[in-house]
Formats: sequence, C-alpha cells, structure tokens
Amino acid sequence: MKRVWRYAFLALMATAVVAAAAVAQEVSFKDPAGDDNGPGTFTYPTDKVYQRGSFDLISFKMKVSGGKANIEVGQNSQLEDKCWAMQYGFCVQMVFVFIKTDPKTGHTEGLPGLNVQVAPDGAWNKVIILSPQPPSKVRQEVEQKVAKNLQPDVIVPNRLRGAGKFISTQVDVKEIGEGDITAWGYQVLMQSNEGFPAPTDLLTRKVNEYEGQHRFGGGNDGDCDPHVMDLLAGNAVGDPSEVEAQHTMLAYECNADGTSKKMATLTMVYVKK
Ligand SMILES: [Ca+2]
Ligand SMILES: [Ca+2]
Ligand SMILES: [Ca+2]
Repeated sequence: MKRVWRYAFLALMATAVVAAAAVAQEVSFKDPAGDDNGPGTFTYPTDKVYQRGSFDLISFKMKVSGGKANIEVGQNSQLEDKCWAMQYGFCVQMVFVFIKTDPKTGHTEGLPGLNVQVAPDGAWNKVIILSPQPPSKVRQEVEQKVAKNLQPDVIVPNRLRGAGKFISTQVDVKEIGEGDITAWGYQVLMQSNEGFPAPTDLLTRKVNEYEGQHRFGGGNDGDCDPHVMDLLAGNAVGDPSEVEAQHTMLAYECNADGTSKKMATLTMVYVKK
C-alpha cells in the first residue's frame, strides 16, 4: 500500500512539473526607439495631444498563466487620458497584434484602414485590437467594416489598461490558439485611435501627404500608403538594423490617382531559439 502511495505522489509531482512548465510561457520582443516614422517619412499630426514618442513601439510581451494571455505593449511616451476622456488611461494609440499560430493556414489581408498585406509565409490566424474605444464600439466597427471571413479571427478584449509607458490587456489564450506560444509568429502595428474614421477605416487615423492637426503626414492622400507608424522587424531585439528592416517592410508604391501599385507587405517576427 505504501508503495502505491509513493507512486501516486510521484505521479502527482510529475503532473505538477508539467503544469508549471505549461503556465510559464512567455514571449518578449523589443523595438528600436525613434523609428515611429512608418516607411521612414511619416510625421506626427500637429495637435499637442500627439506627444512625442506616442507611436514609437518599444516592446511587446505576452505571458501565459492560468489559461490567460497577459499582453503588454510598451511605447515611448508617458500615457495619459486627458485628450478625449477615454476610460483606460490612454487615448491616442491603437495597437494591432497579429499572431500566426498555425504555419499552414492564415489570412494575407490586412484590416481596413491599415493599407497593408501580409506575406503568405506570415499569414495571420488571429488579431487582437487594443483600442481605447469601448469594446462594444470596436466590435460594431469590426462587424461593419471587416470582411466576413476575417471577423471570427478578430479579438476585441473586454478590458485594457494604460499606465506609465505600457498598454496592457488579458485574453483567454484559447481564444488565440493552442500549442507553444514561443513557436508562433507575431507582428505588432502602432496606429492611432480615430474617433471619426472614414467609412472604409477601422477606427484608424489616416496618413496624408502633409500632416494636419489630426492627420499624419509624409505619405499619400490616397490609401496606397501603409497607415502604420511603427512595427516589429528583423529579429525584434531592438537592434538598430531593425529600423532599416521596418522601412523595407513598409515600402510602397502609388499610382498617380492614389491607388496602390505595390502594397506594403508585412512579415512576422519569431522568438530566436
Ligand atoms: Ca520603435
Ligand atoms: Ca494615405
Ligand atoms: Ca519598429
């Protein structure tokens, strides 16, 4: 009998070790400071709510614990919520986290207003939208503007938090996918929360040729330019070479009428093993 108990104890311990290994999963990426200029030319809107560094992505972390994926996006300004009385402690940012959980399937389309596509080998399975707008409003916009086949793969968290230089949220990891999160591909896009978006834009702010009070500049007045200020690139460890990699990734060409000749094409970043 005694031996049976000992085996039972050992089996329990083994299970506990496996469970501990399963809950301790984390991915962490870094991005260089000062590359919040999209393909290299983009400039901030002129209104003072757009503080320097507001769209400069610095870090991305996702830690899974107890079935929850805790996501934290670092940017390069002190977050505040004085501008439009949003409820989460930040207001000008909007972040898109694209995740590739399955090497064999995924979408190559971007989302409305981003004006990007994704390379086939980086095709995404889920996207998490971090917006300071009420989740009900974001979901309504998704239903109205995102293609039907993509909608089930868009995750709008119920709650977010902006504090210091970090925007964070939590979602059930099952909503994202199953398996080893350190084997997944990631891409994090810095955009801006637009309260009055164009009918074709998913709460995103436009980039024009010239910056305006609430418009980014340095791009094109049409939708042929990527409406993205910063993203992860290269090995995503914060190396200066990642600036050039970002500019290459966001390179685009427009026709004279503002339609797209060559759309910016994104790739994913992976944990170096
Ligand atoms: Ca950056
Ligand atoms: Ca544009
Ligand atoms: Ca970057």
